[in-house]
Amino acid sequence: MQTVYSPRHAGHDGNTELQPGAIVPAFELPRRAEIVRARVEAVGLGPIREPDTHDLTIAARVHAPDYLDFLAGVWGRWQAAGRDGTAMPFVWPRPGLRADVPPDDIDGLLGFYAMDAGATFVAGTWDAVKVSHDVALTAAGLVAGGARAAFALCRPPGHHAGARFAGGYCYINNASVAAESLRLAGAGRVSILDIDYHHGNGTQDIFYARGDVQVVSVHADPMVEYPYFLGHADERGTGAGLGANLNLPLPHGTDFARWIDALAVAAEAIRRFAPDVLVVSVGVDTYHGDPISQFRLDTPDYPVIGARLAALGLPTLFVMEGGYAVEAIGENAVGVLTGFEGA
Ligand code: FKS
Ligand code: ZN
Repeated sequence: MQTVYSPRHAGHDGNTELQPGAIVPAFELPRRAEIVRARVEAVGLGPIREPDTHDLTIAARVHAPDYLDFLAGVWGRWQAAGRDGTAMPFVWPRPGLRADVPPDDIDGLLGFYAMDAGATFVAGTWDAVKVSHDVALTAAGLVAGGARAAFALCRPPGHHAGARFAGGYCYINNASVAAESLRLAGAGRVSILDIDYHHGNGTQDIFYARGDVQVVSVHADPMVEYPYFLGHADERGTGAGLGANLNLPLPHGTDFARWIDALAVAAEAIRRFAPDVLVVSVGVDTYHGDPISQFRLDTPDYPVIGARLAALGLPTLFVMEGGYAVEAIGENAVGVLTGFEGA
């Protein structure tokens, strides 16, 4: 399969991150994408191509246009305030406060458009975010054009970004933009399967009331894991989307036997939905060696996952999300893809 990749992700670098008790270098760093790209080459997965440039028309169908304007302008406003370093919010409009009026001040705006302190900005962030979106749309175009599968090597990731907020290293929801583009290209129904360790709250937020895009997620139970406030099993969608959202939360310590059982449930729900195309949010932070996660998957498990996904028999777009065991991220992420191709 083809991989879509841009070296421009690397401008999103040097960010700091708020961790319990300390501000540390961000876990989501450029080397992640470089190691995945190197592994794609090493195993000969297929050609690697650069993305085409896309405008934000499709992004503006899944995100609020004022939110996209904020993303594009935040670094300029940060600089205009005489700041450098890493831009990060520290106050949020939780329920009970006014979440309908974007403040004028940069610090208010940062919180207004964020769910947490985890989507930080440096000088190169917007360019990387925009090009990550281009990567997703270009790879979706390959699938829309008849490819059995394509790999969008997105960085930064996207699945925590909702219709009007950033968070958890995510800005534009690449998988959601890709799914919307596939709908516009003629797919009547699209399923998004999210296998990142963390619940894809942004993807769920975007499609929660829609019946044409199914969202299925296998993830760590939000009772004990980030993002804490979405991802429970009783969230089934609303209105036209009722029944088109499925969450399969799993406990800390989940091993592959238990995880693959949940994937079988997810796969059955996708078969019932009978989509024309599948978008997979691929995170490999389910790996036992991941520094911020608590599942126990191992490197040989990832090709098995890929084979199970291939058995769905659908045109499939893989979109890169998380994974922080940097030395293993290439083998694990590309393992899903080789498993898919080998099946
Ligand atoms: C602090 C825990 C919170 C934020 C974790 C973000 C995970 C991001 C991700 C993505 F795919 F988006 F990259 N840290 N102790 O892996 O879901
Ligand atoms: Zn994750």
